[in-house]
Amino acid sequence: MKIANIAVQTFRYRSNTVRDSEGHGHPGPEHDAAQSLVTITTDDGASGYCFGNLPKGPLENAVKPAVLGKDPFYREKIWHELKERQRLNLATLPDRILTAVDMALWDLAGRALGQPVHKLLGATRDKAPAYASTMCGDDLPNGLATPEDYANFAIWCVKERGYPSYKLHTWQPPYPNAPSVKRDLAACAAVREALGPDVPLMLDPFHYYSREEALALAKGLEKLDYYWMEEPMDEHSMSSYVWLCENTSLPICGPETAEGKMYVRAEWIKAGACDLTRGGVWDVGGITPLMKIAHLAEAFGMRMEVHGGGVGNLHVLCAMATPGEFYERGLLHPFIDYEAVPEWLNKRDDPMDEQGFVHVSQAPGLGQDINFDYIRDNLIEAY
Ligand code: LLH
Ligand code: MG
Repeated sequence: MKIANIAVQTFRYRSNTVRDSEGHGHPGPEHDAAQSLVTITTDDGASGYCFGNLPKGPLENAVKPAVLGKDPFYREKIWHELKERQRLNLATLPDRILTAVDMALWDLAGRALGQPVHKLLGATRDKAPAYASTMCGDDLPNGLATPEDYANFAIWCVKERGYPSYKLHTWQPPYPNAPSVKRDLAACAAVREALGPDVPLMLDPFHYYSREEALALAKGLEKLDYYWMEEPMDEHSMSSYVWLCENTSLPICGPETAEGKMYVRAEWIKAGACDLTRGGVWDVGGITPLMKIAHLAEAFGMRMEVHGGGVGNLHVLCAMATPGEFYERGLLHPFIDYEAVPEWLNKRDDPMDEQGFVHVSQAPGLGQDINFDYIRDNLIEAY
């Protein structure tokens, strides 16, 4: 079996999320948005899919030379070859392109072998507990504008929808009065007060606080018995995270957005810059490197908390040896119906039951139920 083609279809869909000037998502008026589907096909008719962006330039110049004519089961070799092409080319060949290719290859392997990806990886479970992960704070009345809004939404998420756990993304610029350690702690205290002592709670605040501000947050969260805090400072300063870990008993989770795949996670663990390691398929270049990080964490007796939702992360979560890790479900907001099925799928990828468990698909590959008719009818571009 040899890879015969890799193609991209970009299609239109209706979105009700808008991005602020810093790139954070919030509810907004419905508008047209674009999404892409990457398809890898083989000479004997097998195929694998991944929703993700893969522009024409890097597809022709870097990806096709690395994959065409190759055995699609040589994922590790293909991933390394692409990784090596990133040197001096990170701007045009970012990790997210490696992710799209790697996930499409895992999907292809699963479909060809008739097994879901988590079982190819070595499954440990078929469901994972979720946490409700909010959008960043805003100024929308009854949205996420006040500490009470976070508390009210937490009550709905945990007591009505059944989420076992809740994570606040608090206010960031360009919102007025953001960032503010005091307001972040007020929101965290309001949520703790609303949910009582037993629900695990997490905070993901402004990502560029100073050391003193991050420590003040950590000391406040120690008192509120928070489960972890992530990314309160620029992750390029690993020394700041070592300093923070040395000065607080609050578990610090990271790195999330720092470039460097498994290599950087290894350095953080060795340096004592985190208590829980972190990464998601879209941060580190795919399922292949994220499993390396899961095994690295396991070998150090450390938990890995997976960043972000989606099928790739869910399959990894269901193939990790250390139980108890959460699926990040979101980003959620009181004005957005997260349960709505995306137009390009026939059903959601991350169905959550009333006990707050997200179930991984048992269908072959990544198990996405793709609405190919919708994609064809709303096609913008294909190459
Ligand atoms: O800053 C944001 O918009 C969120 O923090 C986002 O990156 C989210 O994916 C996250 O950090 N989750 O943990
Ligand atoms: Mg985060």
